[in-house]
Parts: sequence; C-alpha cells; structure tokens
Amino acid sequence: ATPNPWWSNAVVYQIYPRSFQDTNGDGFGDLKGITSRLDYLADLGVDVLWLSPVYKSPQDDNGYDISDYQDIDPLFGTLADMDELLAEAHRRGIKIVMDLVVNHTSDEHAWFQASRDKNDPHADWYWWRPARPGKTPGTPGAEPNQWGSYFGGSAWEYDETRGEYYFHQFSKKQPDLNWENPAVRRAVYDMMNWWLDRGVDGFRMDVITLISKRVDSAGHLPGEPGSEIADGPVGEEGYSNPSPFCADGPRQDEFLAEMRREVFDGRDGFLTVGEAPGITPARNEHITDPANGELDMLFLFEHVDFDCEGVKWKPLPLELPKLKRIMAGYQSAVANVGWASLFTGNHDQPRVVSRWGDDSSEDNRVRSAKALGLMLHMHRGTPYVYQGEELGMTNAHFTRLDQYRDLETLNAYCQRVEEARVQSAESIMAGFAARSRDNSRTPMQWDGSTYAGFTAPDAATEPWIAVNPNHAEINAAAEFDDPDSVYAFYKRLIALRHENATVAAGSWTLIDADDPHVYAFVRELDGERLLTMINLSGRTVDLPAESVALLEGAAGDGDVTDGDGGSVSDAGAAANWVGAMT
Ligand code: TEU
Ligand code: CA
Repeated sequence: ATPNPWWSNAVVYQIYPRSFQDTNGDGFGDLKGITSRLDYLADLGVDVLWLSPVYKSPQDDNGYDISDYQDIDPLFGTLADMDELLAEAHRRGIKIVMDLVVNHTSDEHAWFQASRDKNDPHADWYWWRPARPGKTPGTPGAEPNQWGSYFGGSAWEYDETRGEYYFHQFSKKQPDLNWENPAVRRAVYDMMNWWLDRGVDGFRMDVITLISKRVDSAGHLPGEPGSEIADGPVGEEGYSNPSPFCADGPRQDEFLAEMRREVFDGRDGFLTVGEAPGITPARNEHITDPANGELDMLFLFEHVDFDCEGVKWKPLPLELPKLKRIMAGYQSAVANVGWASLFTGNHDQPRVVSRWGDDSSEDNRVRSAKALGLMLHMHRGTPYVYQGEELGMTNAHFTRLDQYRDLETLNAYCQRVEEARVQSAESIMAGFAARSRDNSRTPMQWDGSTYAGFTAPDAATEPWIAVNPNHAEINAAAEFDDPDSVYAFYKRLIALRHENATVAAGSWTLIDADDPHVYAFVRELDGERLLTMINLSGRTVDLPAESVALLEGAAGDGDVTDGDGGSVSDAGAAANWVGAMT
C-alpha cells in the first residue's frame, strides 16, 4: 500500500485572525500577533495552521467577502507580514494553510465591478439575470426565482447600473462566481498557484461544494422564466432553498479534478480540505479517494446540523446515539479508501464544551472539555483544533442583541422576528446564546488581564467584540504549566496522534451504539486494540455491556494497559483508568 500521506497523523489548528492576537492596539487581531504566538502553537504540538481569510475585504462577512485575493487587508497587516509568518512557521516545522473563498467574491472586487457592464469581458463572471417579465425591476416578485440567502432576504440583488439581478447565496456583498465560465476557473487557479509559489502549504476551501449550480439545457437556473427545472417549495421565511440546486452540483467532480491538475499536480507536502455542506459520507469517499484526484479531505456537517428543530436558532439537547450513528457513518464510508476530517468547533459553530458538555462549573467544564477532546481525537482521521478549544473556552453567554457582531445573527433577528414573524425575540435570543457564530469569535484568552492579553490593557480601542468575562479563570497562562489543565490534556491527545500508530491508522468500530450516556469505540491495528469509553452524561453510570465484556476479556488475558503503560488487573480498574483519562 502507498505510504500514508503526511497529513494522516497531523493535527490542524484553526486560527480566526480577527480574534487571535492584536499587536497594534486597534482591537483586531493581526498577522504579527499570530507570529508572536508561534512558540505557544509549537508547544501545543500542532502541525498545520489554517488561517481564516486575511485578504483585502470590506469585512461584511469578516473577510469571507474578498475584494483582492492577492493582497493582505491592512486590518491584518501586509504581504511582508504574511511572508514573515510563513518563514517563522516553517522554521518551526509548522505549515500554513490559507482560506480559499472562491464560490463568491466581494461586490467590491474589481471583477464584479467590471461585470456590471454587459459589454465588459467580465460580464459573464457572475450569475446575472433579468427581472421576471412584466415585473418592475427591483420590486418584490421581480426576482428571477424565489431563492433565499443563507444570511436572510432574497438571494437576488438588483443592480441599477447593469439593470439586472445578481445571485448571492450569502450576503448581498458576496456575489456568486460563475464557475461555468472557464475564464473564472483560470483566474482562480492562477491565484492559487501564486500563493503556493509564495510558500503557502495548501487551502481550506470555503463552501467549495456549492460552486457547481444545476442549470437546464439552455443554461436557465431552476425556477427562472423558461427553465426546465422547477424551483423548490417556499419556506416559512418566504423564500425557497438554493441548497438542493447548488450543493454537490453536476460539475462538482469535474471542477475539483481540474483544480487538482492545474494547481497541485507536481507539488508535494500540501493539504487541501474542502468545506462541504450537502455532501454525504459516500460522496466524501469518492471526493477524497486519491485515485479520483480531487481533494485530500472534507468538512462534513451532519454532526453539527442534527441537534436543532429544522433551524439552528431552535437548538435541541444532545441525543448521543444520534451523534454516534452519524460519526459511525462518516468513519465506515472511508474505512478502506478516502479520509475523514475531525472537528466539533470552528468560527461558525458554538463552543463544543457549552454545546455538548457542561460549562456551568469549573470542574464540570474541565472534565467535559477533556471528554469531548478525547472523543474527537481518538477517532480515525485528521483532527482540527479551533483556537481556544485547547483551553476549554466557552460560549460568550451574550444576553443583548447589541453584543452580537455576526451578520448571520443580526439578519436572522430582522428576518425571523421582525419581518416573517416566525420566532419570538425571547426564543431567538436563546437560540443566539446557544448557536450564534459569535460564540466562538470572542477574543482568544491568553491571560487574566483586562482584555485577556488579546490586546493591551491600555489599548486605544476596545476589542471588536467583548472578551468573555470568564477569561479570569480560563486562559493560556493559567493552564500552560498545569498538568491537569485542558491545555495539557490536548497536548497529550496531539502527541498520541503523532506517536501511536493505532490512533493514527487503526480501524474504528463503534460498540454499545444505543447507550445514551457512553460513547465507546475500538481502534485496532496489527493486533493492538485501543478501547475508548467516554461518559458524556455528566454523572456516574454503569459501563455498557459490550465495553465491559471487552475489558473483562482483555483483563483476563492480563494484557490491558492503562494510558501510562501500567497494567490493569480488572475491568473496574480499567474503567477507573478511562475515567482518569477523561
Ligand atoms: O460557511 C458556510 C456555511 O456553511 C456556514 O456559513 C453555515 O451555512 C452558517 O454558519 C449557518 O450554519 C463558510 C464560512 O465558514 C462562513 O464563515 C462564511 O460566512 C460562509 O462560508 C460564506 O463565505
Ligand atoms: Ca491589530
């Protein structure tokens, strides 16, 4: 068999630059801040840093609206700062992966501005469509179809200059690029090669599985006048959902294979990970099968979309058997070929210790953060640690709308409470407290000082978003030298991935699937079995049957060892060890 790729026992750390470390006192994190924290990241032991976007941007969606792909936004610094970060990271053996956002650009990108002229060569670089016949452009009902944006309102924006609508799945300042146009694809590949030639080690690809849209034989989008494809049903907010027609579209594999050929073939040591809303585990196997030459791995979303009532603002408590079945589906699909990413947190998700753990007391928070970290890192795949997750950082627990910054949150309030009136203010505020993306965007907690060491205590301006008051107890300085801290536990998990072949490459088998409290699974490689049992109930419970049988069987052979190499004589002792591990 071909040797496992370098990333199959690597750990990636996601940095949200805006909230990581500010070095010039403007209340926003910056590139020099990341460089100043490389020794911390080297100590933690991570192999790769994924940076959320730092390119020129109006910051409408915090940098996921790019106006120049080949320059750094002054908010974060300069290209020279980026070159310094690359050099300093590489000196420490750490790779840098950048965020590639090419499903859409900013409306302030030169390409979009040029395309507003029907006679410009860029005229067909976006999805422009006329108003519906007989309707006054710019008035409700004149849009080409009824698609809604993920960030509220119609997915169509009328442009007076061009006299047509443009399509945007996200905000109206994020027009979708037309990937059907080979000139668009060429420009994207040229930009990607420019960054790789500059020393970048790969890309996390933003909603890359939305780039191929379903069109009929004449190029009509679903639901637009004359289209052979009907639009979907209108939902409670008054719009239809573009996802069935834009996720995992007809030319998805063609575009990804072309990108691989045009950008990555001939290079090595790189990493590509696609953000993949709408991709099933079976399609994950196809796309990550090296024989298909597409992507190394994907982020799937079923495990972070199931615990709500149809909309993320109506959260549900964790039903562990459901999570186990979803994760088992991910793992079994790529058991023989293909690969899995492993994440529970990122800049779009709430903090996992608040979502599925218990942040109501210091002891419960520490234990559940470790339990959730163990659960994730003992799976087969490449783990992604989101900044602050290694400290057990929690949700923001905001109570007022003015504390939020995220346009997804603010637009949802307007649309669901004030316009469509489908959710009460009280209900959606509880939904924001549990699931707003801002929960994971509060400043990184470095120490117990006024702004948590994120920015200087005497900074000219407050941080762009409030620091979590619990930074007094939860911060890197307090945890760094504490062997019982969440930080120390994550260091061990990361070291295990590097040192233990069973953890990195062993098979994965779920046991006790229906147990509502304990998440138990077995890793196996060349005869070594590694049993992980995690009690996520928050109270003492009996170990489930299959786990006990395995422990007693192994203990009887006298070959059960605990995590520190000691021998364990019986199931009870082994269970205690697992308890100790978590
Ligand atoms: O996220 C796309 C995406 O799936 C999320 O926006 C999700 O739809 C949303 O959080 C509701 O759950 C990527 C980026 O990670 C996100 O930060 C950007 O806002 C978005 O694309 C547009 O670029
Ligand atoms: Ca700054």
